[in-house]
Amino acid sequence: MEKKLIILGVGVVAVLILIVAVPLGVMFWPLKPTFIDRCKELNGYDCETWWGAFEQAYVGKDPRKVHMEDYDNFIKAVNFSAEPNKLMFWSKTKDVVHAFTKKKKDCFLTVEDTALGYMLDGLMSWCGKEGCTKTFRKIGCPGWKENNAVGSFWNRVSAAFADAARGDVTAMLNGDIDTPFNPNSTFATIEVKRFDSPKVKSLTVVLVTGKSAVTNCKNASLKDLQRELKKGIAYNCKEVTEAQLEECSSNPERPCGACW
Ligand code: N1C
Repeated sequence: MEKKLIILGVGVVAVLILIVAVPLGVMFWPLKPTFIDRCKELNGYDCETWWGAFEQAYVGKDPRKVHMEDYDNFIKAVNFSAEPNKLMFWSKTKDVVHAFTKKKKDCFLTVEDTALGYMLDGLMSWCGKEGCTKTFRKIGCPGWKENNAVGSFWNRVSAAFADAARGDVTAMLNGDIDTPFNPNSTFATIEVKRFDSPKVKSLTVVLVTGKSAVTNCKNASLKDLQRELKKGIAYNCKEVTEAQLEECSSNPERPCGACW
């Protein structure tokens, strides 16, 4: 009995440590080492120059006044380009899409699979402060919706990613929610608007459903998406279950695009 209580006690303490340590890690873990390590994994880039171009967007500034243009130097330094037909956009499907592209990386790339997004993926919070040369993490970064360092970063890299789109592009949207094409999403406000015809020939929406499919390709928001596309860009929509995606991506024999 006593032994059981001790084991239970140790378990509870371990869980408590995890609950406290993970957010603290996000708050205090310095950003630069992670950025540089991830950059080095990509091989052959000048990671210090990339870091310098990245941090000058927000360091020493009011954290509520960082605009997407402030990351222009970072975008220039990365100088991203991609093969046609490979770019994969997403909205409200982050985990599913990344599980898929991880297995099908010769076929599709999300922005987090490229140098534009890889270094900052999942790092959640960073900002600067006026009169200071440091990068802060969660503590000291005000919760501010517009023009914050993180949101402006994703807006800017999303714009660069959409500008690089050529040929057939794909977007994984969520069929378990009422509005798969949310007009307030980055996909709607930035990316779709930048798909240029005739550079981009077609957009295929892959509407992914899990356990609770609430909609299909006839969804009204997807009609809005079609209307948003520039003349000359063809539109397709395919309904696919998560299970189908998983099965297909685990099969290396399947050619690109054969999962829907
Ligand atoms: O607003 P969303 O989705 O439509 O943005 C997704 C869309 C993708 O196609 C990406 O190219 O925009 C790009 N993008 C990211 O890659 C990204 N990584 C992390 C946009 N936002 C990204 N984040 C964070 O998730 C960011 O802080 C933003 O607020 C959310 C957007 O997720 P969403 O609403 O599911």
